[in-house]
Amino acid sequence: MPRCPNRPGLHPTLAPCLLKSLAFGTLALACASASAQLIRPDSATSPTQFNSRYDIGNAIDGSGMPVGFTLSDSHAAYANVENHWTTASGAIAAGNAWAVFNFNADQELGQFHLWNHQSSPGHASNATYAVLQFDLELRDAGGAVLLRLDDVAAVGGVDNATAQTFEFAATSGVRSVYFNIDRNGSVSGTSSYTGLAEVAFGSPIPEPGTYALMLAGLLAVTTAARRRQNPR
Ligand SMILES: [Ca+2]
Ligand SMILES: [Ca+2]
Repeated sequence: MPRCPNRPGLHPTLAPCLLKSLAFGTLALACASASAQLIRPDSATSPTQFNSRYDIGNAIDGSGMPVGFTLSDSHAAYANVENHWTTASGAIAAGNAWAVFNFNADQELGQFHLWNHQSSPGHASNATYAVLQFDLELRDAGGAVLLRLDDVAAVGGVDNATAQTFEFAATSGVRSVYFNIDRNGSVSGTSSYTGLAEVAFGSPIPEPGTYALMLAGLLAVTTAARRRQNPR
């Protein structure tokens, strides 16, 4: 990409340069929306775990995921390594199959990404563990509830599972997210173990109208610059 002149208003090659910037800007915008940055919790707690090897930290530390992972990457198999959070048996029925994900700073969130337990192959490759229904509660720094989603349906038993994404209303000032598992893939929906492979969050996706507005703004700038370049 050519360098833009330092004083664009006076430079004869301004308009082409701005048009190129516009094209690159639009391209960058498209790329950004295609591979949105994942927002990962800084810490997490849960009242339940199968044992210390399968604690909630395994669901937020990128374990089982490639470095710089994206939503299309699948979580590694549950092959006897500590890369998942697994609850104690009967945690759902006991009402403690929940976790809280914390952020060190306020976040604006609009998406929740969930990697369910790998269903095959490998150790503990049991689709009954997978989360099939959950609740999500976004809270501010003082613990006040900003948004709550109840009884959200998820998919379980997917081989080489990639992320499932759940969108919600844009919410800013989020410092923690409470996640509760209602139901897993067991016959009763609540028996045995459950848990998560990995989670991440995402920024709200701009409405199509927002893109149109940004484009209109850029075009207005270009038109104004052209007028300055070619005065009557
Ligand atoms: Ca993991
Ligand atoms: Ca519920």
